[in-house]
Amino acid sequence: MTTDGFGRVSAPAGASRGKAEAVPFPEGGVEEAVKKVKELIAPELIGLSAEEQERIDDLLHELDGTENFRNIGGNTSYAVSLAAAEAAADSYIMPLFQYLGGNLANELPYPLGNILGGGKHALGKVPDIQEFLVLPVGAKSFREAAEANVMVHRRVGSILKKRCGDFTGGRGDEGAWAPNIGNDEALDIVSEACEEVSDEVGFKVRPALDIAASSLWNEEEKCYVYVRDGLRRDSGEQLDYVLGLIEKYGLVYVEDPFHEEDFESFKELTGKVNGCLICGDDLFVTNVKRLSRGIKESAGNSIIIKVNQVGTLTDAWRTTDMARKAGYKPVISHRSGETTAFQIAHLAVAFRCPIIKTGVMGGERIAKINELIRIEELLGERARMAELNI
Ligand code: 2PG
Ligand code: MG
Repeated sequence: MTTDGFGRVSAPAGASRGKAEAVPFPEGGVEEAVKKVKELIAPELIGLSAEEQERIDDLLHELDGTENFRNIGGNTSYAVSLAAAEAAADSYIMPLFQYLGGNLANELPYPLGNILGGGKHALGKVPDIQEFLVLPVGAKSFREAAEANVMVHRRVGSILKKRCGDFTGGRGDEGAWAPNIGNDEALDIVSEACEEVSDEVGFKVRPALDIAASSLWNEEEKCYVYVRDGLRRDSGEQLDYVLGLIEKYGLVYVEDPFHEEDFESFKELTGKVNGCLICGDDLFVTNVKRLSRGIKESAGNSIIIKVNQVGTLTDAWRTTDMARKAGYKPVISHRSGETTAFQIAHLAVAFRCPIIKTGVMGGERIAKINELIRIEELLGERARMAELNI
C-alpha cells in the first residue's frame, strides 16, 4: 500500500527445486514468513517510495543477511518485491508490464504448454520425464497460440483414452495428463497430436521436454535412473538418448537434460544441436553467477527465469538482461505449486521474454494465459509476437 497505489502478490513454490535456489520459507514456514513481514520488513519499508525497486530489493537482501534468503525466505522477498512494483504501477494507473517495460514493451511471448508428464509432478506409475511440452512456434497471435495448446492437450487426452486401457484421466500438479506409459510412448503420442493440430490450425506446433534430470540423477552410482522405463543411463548414454530424441521428434526445446552440476554435458549437447533450445532451470536457478559460468562454458542457449528462485524482481531482471546480451533465450516460468497470481504474464512482456512456460490447464495456469490475452487486447494493433529465431 502506498499513498496512491495498492499491490498484492502471492508467491508460488516448486516440487522439483534446484539445490542452489533461494530457500523458499524461513524456519517456521508461512506463519514465520508473515511475522517477518510484519515485524522486520514492513517497518523498514514505510517511508520509502514504491518506485525505488532496486533500493527495496537491496533492503530485502540486507534484512535477510544471508546468501540465499534462508532467514526471511525467498517467497517472502518475492511477494514483497513484486507487491512494491504492483503498487507503484497502480499509483500511475498503469498495467504492470507497461510500468516495468515502458511504452515499447509490446511483444507477446509464445506459451510453452505442459501436456503430459510425470517425475516429481505426479504420483504412481507415470513417465520418468517430468514434462512433455509443446510450443506453437508458428502462431501469429498469443490467443491462437494459447488455443492451439489447449487443442493439443485435448487431443492427447482422447488418444490416451483410446489407447491406454488403464487411463484414469488423472493429471499431475500442473494439469498435464499423468498416464501409466513410458517416455518414448508419451513422446510418440504428444508428437502425433502436435502434427494433427498443426494441420488443423495451419501453423506449426512443436514438441518439447523438461527432463528435470536432477530428479533422475543418482550421485552415488553416477547415472540417471529411469524407474518407469527400467533403465539406467550414464552421462554419455544420457547425451546420446537426448540427442536421439531431439532428432527423431524434431524437439524445439529441451530443459534440464542433465543434472544441475553437469555444465560440461550441457555444453556438449548445445554444440551438437541445431534449431533446438537447450535450457537450464536447476542448472542456473535464475542466478547471475551460475549463468555467467554457463555463458563462459557455452553451456545451454536458454535459461528459465523464476523470480522466486532468486527472491527479488531486480535479481531476476539482472539475470534476464545478462542472458539476452549473451544470446541466451530467457523463458519466464511458473512453478509446479502455483497460485492464481497473474504477475508473471506482465513480467514476460516487460522483460521481453520470447517464451512463457505456464501450463495449459487449471485455474492457476489459466490466470496467466488469460492475463496475456488481455494484454494482447489492450495493446491492440501494437501487439506482436516475440521473435523466436530458433
Ligand atoms: C520446472 C518447474 C515448473 P517446479 O521444473 O520447470 O514446471 O517445476 O516448480 O517443481 O520446479
Ligand atoms: Mg524445470
